[in-house]
Amino acid sequence: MLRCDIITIFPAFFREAFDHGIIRRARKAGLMEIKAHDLRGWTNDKHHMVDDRPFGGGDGMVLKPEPIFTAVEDLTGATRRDDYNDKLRVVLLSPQGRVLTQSLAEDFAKNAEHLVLICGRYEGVDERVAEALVTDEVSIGDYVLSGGEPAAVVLVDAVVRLLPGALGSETSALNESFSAGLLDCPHYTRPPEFRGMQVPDVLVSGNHGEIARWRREAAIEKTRRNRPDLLSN
Ligand code: 9D3
Repeated sequence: MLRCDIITIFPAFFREAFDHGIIRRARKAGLMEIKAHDLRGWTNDKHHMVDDRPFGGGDGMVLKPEPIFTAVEDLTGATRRDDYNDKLRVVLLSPQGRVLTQSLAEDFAKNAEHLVLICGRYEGVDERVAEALVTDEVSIGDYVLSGGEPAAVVLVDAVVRLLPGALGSETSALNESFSAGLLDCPHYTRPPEFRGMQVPDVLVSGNHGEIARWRREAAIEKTRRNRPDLLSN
């Protein structure tokens, strides 16, 4: 069982996010438990302040360290990174992180029993969180989001489907196609002609050797067109 605690100022963002498809099934099967926690619940002051102005000046606000440290202490029982056991990962979703890859998702699925995801907001998070609490600072790619919440959903989705038993046995083999370094080939279903567009003859030929060859060629062509970087590596 993988336990996943999300620390956020927008817990409602996640209300339906984990209630569909494979994630929902994995939760119902007891493979994973996901909870989104309101960071404001770990504040003491009347106004539940989670942010403050940056030292050194500049625009925007920074998430304060105190509520986040208290949250991680409550959720993990540990006060700092040195006290974590090796099944605990505390992840900060941030534009400054290393980019999420399939192999990092595999590492979490295989080696973690408890994930704590900290969602940044505003201009950022007080750096002492990264220094003392965070095991992995992770971005989901080179584009600007408004906060870490969508990135947390992406990370959970990528990890859940790798948990043993989350996918049917038929689909789990498909999973390996991405790690193989090529994009998937195009797929077609009925009808064989739609608005004048034909399904390639070879796919309805019944010749499985020819079909396999076509799919390999079509995957290479798709990769050359959309992700040439995957072919040069
Ligand atoms: C002005 C500099 N910006 C940093 C690159 C400011 C800034 C932009 C976006 C500060 C915070 C954010 C909020 N984004 C995230 O918290 C975030 C994120 C992202 O923006 N892109 C990809 N992955 C992630 S994970 C968390």
